[in-house]
Amino acid sequence: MKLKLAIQKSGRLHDDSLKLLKECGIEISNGGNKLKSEAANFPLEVFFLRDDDIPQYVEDGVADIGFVGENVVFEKQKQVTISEQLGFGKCRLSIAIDKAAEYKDNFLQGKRIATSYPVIVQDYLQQKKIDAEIHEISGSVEIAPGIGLADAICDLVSSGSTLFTNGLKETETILYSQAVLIKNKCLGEVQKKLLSKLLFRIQSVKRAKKNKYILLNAPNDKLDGIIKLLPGMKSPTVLPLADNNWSSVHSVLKEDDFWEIIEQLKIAGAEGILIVPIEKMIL
Ligand code: PRT
Ligand code: ZN
Repeated sequence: MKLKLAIQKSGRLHDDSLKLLKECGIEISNGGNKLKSEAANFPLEVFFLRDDDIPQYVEDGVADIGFVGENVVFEKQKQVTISEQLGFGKCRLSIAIDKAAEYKDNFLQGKRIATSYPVIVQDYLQQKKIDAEIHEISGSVEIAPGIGLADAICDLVSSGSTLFTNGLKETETILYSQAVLIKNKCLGEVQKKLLSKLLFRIQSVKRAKKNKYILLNAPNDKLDGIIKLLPGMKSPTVLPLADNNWSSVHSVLKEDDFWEIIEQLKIAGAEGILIVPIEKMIL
């Protein structure tokens, strides 16, 4: 029995989906024109599909799980469960208008909004009690205001350069999105076990990316002060150096904290600081 995973066939999420599997120790031969492929070293079968179709396939149980943008999950409204955020494919769904237009609180009232996300936008308008017309278009949403089709758009943004080159400005963000793992609501026992094995690996990879391994040299008389600055997984490892007056200290730091802590470590007397990426991290 194999776990059936649906990923995007080609597009923005394809490479990162395969990369994550690889980091989890699962090798898949690239999709190419194939519809499906099997992992050599994990009971996993991978289906390559359009991202828009993934929630439906997972709801129907054709695939047990899928990697897909949260934006697509919310738009498609299928009966699936989001079980893990995957940390790639990050973007936001935003309203944008002509950069010369003045944006006020009730700007959207009575206006035409072009979008590929009519369900999410309708929901947003309802919440805000705004009465506006939604024009659903499937691609190149950003050209709609320029050709007189709409007064505003609602589209995915990552760097913002598409909006900029089309003379638009972002006014509000409706949703922050990233790739997520979705699962079928009625997985069998075997499938559940395989999924928890896969999730264990994904979580170890994600945790490792958020942390760095740090090695440094410390004069023994300053060790206490330096150790106080280092959280570590339990407590830092301290090893003697060949020079009796010095020790080597090893620990794990959160990526978000480490610049701050490194400065304090230097002030406290640490030298020869090395920061090394961690591949997997199991608690
Ligand atoms: O063929 P298929 O239907 O599978 O692919 P697709 O063309 O529908 O999707 P694709 O590959 O473009 O995007 C897949 C998923 O990637 C989306 O559903 C999002 O979850 C995620 N993602 C992340 C993005 C972006 N960033 C993104 N920037 N999807 C689209 N964009 C587009 C956006 O629509 C706009 O046209 O990129 C442009 C804006 O980018 P910036 O960098 O100029 O702001
Ligand atoms: Zn799509």
